[in-house]
Amino acid sequence: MANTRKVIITSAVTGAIHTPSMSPHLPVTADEIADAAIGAAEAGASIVHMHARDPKDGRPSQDPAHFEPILAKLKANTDAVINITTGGSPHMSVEERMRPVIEFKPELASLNMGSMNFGLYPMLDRFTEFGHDWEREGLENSRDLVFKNTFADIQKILEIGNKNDTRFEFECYDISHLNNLAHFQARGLARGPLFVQSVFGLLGGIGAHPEDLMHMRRTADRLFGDSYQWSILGAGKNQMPLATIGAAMGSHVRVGLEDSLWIGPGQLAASNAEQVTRIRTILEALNFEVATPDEAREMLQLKG
Ligand code: KMH
Ligand code: ZN
Repeated sequence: MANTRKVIITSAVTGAIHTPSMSPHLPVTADEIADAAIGAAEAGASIVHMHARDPKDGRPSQDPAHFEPILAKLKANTDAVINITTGGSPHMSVEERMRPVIEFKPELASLNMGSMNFGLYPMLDRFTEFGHDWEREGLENSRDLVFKNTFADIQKILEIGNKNDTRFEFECYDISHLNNLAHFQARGLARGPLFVQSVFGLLGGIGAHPEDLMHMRRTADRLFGDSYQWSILGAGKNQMPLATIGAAMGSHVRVGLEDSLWIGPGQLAASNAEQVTRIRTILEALNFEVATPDEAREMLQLKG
């Protein structure tokens, strides 16, 4: 019998970790970021996870003025669910990171479920092989970051979301983050079908072995039963393999240049749409259907 499970594809369009010097395909200006998200949506992404950048230098920005033209273009050209980051960049304060969600009250926003070491050594070392000099590019202090998300920070963001009916993509980089989420669910602050985005393969978080994925899955099942929707994000080279394993086990998937600049070994992805098309081809070969934005809204009970 045909398997007709609907899988939500999220495309994380530009993020805050990769720099324009790493790939000519990383969108930087408002037009480039919006066009990349629209292309991803046309290729099958029902959710677009959005960061903004300062067009002057391509640095990540949580200034609502930098989000405004991106969101306006998206709303005029796609009905994809817009998911605004509250992660911003690990260099920013939580107050700075919350600004666009306070301003735009989106249907969906990301929420990072714990503090962690954010070790970018492997990624930056990889680019050193291509001749990058991080000191010269002002990125030397990005190798060894702490991404601070205290319980008070998380509560603050949840309260803003709850006031505005914004639901969350709960970014869980390790098993402890699932426990933290269960804590906020028990307090009535994390609501609705929980959209659990489990993140694999970042140094400082859980690994990217299939056993890591199984452990996340088993723990989430035990903690949340049928009150959650599971999605998978593999960083870097883990992107497609982990999304494929996860989808086969019942997850939704996230791709995009925020999470990986690559489409194959040593081959930069030309666009977000290229990665969406790749995972869509895999999903359809497995007899899954790709969820439309409205189907995603229904599964996650978004305000629309
Ligand atoms: N960059 C990620 C691995 C956020 O924007 O809140 C997760 C992320 C964080 O998307
Ligand atoms: Zn993000």
